[in-house]
Amino acid sequence: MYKFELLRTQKLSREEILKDYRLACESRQASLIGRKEVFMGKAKFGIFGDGKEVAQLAMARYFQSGDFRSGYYRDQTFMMAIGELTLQQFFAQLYAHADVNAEPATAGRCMTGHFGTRLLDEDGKWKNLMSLKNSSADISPTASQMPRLVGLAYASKLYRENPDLKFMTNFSVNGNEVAFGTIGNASTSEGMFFEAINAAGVLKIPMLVSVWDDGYGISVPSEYQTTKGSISEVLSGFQRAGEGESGYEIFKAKGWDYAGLCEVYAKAVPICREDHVPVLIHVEEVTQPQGHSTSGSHERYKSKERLAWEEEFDCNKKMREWILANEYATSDMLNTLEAEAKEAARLAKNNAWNDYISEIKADQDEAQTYLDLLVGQTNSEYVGRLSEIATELRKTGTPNRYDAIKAVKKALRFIRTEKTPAKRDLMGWLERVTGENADRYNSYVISQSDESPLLVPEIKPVYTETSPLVDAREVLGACFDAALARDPRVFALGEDVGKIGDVNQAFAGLQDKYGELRVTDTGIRECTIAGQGIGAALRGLRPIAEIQYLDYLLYAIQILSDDLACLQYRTKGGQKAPVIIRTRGHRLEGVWHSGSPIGVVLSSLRGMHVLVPRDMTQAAGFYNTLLQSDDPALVIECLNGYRLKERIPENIGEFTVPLGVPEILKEGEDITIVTYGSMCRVVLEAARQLEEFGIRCEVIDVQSLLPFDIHHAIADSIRKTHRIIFTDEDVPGGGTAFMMQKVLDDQEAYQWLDSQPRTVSAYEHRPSYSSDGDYFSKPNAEDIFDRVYEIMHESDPLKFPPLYS
Ligand SMILES: Cc1ncc(C[n+]2csc(CCOP(=O)(O)OP(=O)(O)O)c2C)c(N)n1
Ligand SMILES: [Mg+2]
Repeated sequence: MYKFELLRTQKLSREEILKDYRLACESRQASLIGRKEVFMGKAKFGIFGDGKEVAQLAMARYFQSGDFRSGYYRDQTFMMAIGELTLQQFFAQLYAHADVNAEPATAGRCMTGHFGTRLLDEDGKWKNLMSLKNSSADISPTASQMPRLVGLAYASKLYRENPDLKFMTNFSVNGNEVAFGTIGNASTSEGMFFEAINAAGVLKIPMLVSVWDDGYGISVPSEYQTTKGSISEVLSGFQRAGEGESGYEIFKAKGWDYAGLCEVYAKAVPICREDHVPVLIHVEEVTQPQGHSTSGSHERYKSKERLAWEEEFDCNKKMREWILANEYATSDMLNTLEAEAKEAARLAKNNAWNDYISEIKADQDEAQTYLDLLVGQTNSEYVGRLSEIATELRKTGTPNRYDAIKAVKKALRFIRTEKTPAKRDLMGWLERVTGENADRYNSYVISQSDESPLLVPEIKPVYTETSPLVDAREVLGACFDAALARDPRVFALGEDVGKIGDVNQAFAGLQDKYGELRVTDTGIRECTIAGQGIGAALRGLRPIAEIQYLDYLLYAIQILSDDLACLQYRTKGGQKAPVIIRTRGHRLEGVWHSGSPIGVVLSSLRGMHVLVPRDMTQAAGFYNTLLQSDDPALVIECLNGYRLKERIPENIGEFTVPLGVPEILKEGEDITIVTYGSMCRVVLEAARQLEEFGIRCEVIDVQSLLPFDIHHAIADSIRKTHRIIFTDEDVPGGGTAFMMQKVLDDQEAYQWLDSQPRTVSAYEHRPSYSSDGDYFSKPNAEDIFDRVYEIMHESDPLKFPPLYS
């Protein structure tokens, strides 16, 4: 029955079926060999897609050019089936081959099972994604593929419904692209899975989620993971009542049933693609022939019965049986095919290993040659030690890149005063490999393209006598209005951003002007607001995703850190998502509306720019800079600044504020005070009070924490004042410690100091409620006055007698 059914409805030929089976076998062999390679010590860790081959072959059949995957580490068969992963690349990643050509997904930066395609060319420009089968870059945290999946699917909605985006033909044709998600059964226990499922249902977007249900999350079975032990049952309330109704289409399939799986995907994908109905496919009865990963063995926690069942219901075995039962091939033919698959995997493994190791060996051999020459040429009394170092290096079995470097550095120490040709060659070698390794392991933290925000030229704001003086929120409003008018790719999303134009009304009136697609309300779901931005930006759009208060950024910080901030890095420039995360913080009222957890932000968001404008004009200038460039950024506006008066520049849509350039708000000779954000006003007030006592402060607003003072203006200031205070609203050791490290260590300003460098920060607790709560929790003008005065007293007790004696 199935045979005719399948051939008729899906036009699968015998050749295609056998091609699929071959791939299933090759992929299985790759998993089996991969595990052995780890146990032989050739790779550090292995996690493979064995047991999940057949379902992925079925999914791949319905994946088209322009579509996107956002999945997890089991998807090797799918990636092979769409033509975006070769067996050799699979092994190159296992070995961490740090070369984009050998390992295009991550250039050796991520462990095995981290898939992704290169969306950018060598100059960091978008490729034509409509001609490619695309995968966003995987990350390890379970379920973290879900937030961005929402954005990838959401982009299709924007492309379909906003006629002004029709010109983006490299990214979409009428929003017909499906975002395919994959997730393990246990990972559906994560909060962000449910948040993403709900969001996609609300948004009515083409998101198709496949759950590979192997009954376990490492050792923990489904009964501990999922209510009623079944994710499709739990989510059954999401099932739409019928065509045209809102909600999901939910399907179930068996992981070993090739024909059944093909049928389900054949039905499900068009619904998703054509009608933008989100879909869940619960693929049950999936196995793990080799257990979870190379870190353990499943015999420890699976019963004998379960292990026997897994053997019997192995999807490749069942597919073989199905092929034979339907007479697509004979047993002999399959035996030959399986042997060929095994050989293909073995050859790919050998080629990948040879490519990987020969490069390292070539470098090591060169170092070895110079070291040997060195031993011959040196007059050093340490010739014996040098000879030992050279011999030791020669004995290295399977080299790492660091082996030769360690040896060379050790050797150079002993001959530091010598000048021999071999030493010169060795130094040249070290310089070359140091540069190459920096490129291999440390490049692409931020954009290296000519669209980097660091290259955007500064354009000063222009004012005339008639430039209107308004509530500062209106300055932002004018900036966003200009951005929305200028660029149809720009859209804003967030809680209360749409109808009322955000809680502080910077977008007031803009939804009426540009429509709901451009200025959009979302549910209360910070994590997937961030993900919606990330996914849409991966598809060429320019989202401004709003987190209502900085205090609530913590809900999104994991995804910003694990996904967005490291995207360029973990793909070595293969992908970018220039999202602007807009939020407001620092100072208002109470424990959850005046936070300034800058230390958290700075430590977790390397790879993003972190901007802390003191007023809305500076913020607008930053938005103008960022919208011209291709890096993601977090902009933290001042919560207590929206109703202060500012003037709207005449060139509100054009002026730019450069990143990494502080501004001197007040010049002075006695002491430098470095701060940012709402603290600028507090510090200026303190400086005014200090002036009455003959102390002239230089007040510097850093504006941009990442990047930080790229021209070392603060060191220049210290050269003049010889004294420094860093102050902000974070806890002690947070943002102030970061600034101090930058200035004293990086900028080497310690050498100009005549007094102890000091910090003034908030207390080690959340800010208490009310005006007094604020005053006694956060730094105030009197605190700063006292700290500055203390320093001046210490330096000149006669001129500045003690304050409170
Ligand atoms: C946030 C997070 N917690 C824990 C882990 C460690 N971990 C890796 S895989 C895994 C189990 C996932 O199980 P499941 O989602 O069912 O996928 P499977 O491996 O079974 O296909 C766990 C707990 C992780 N990677 N991320
Ligand atoms: Mg599982």
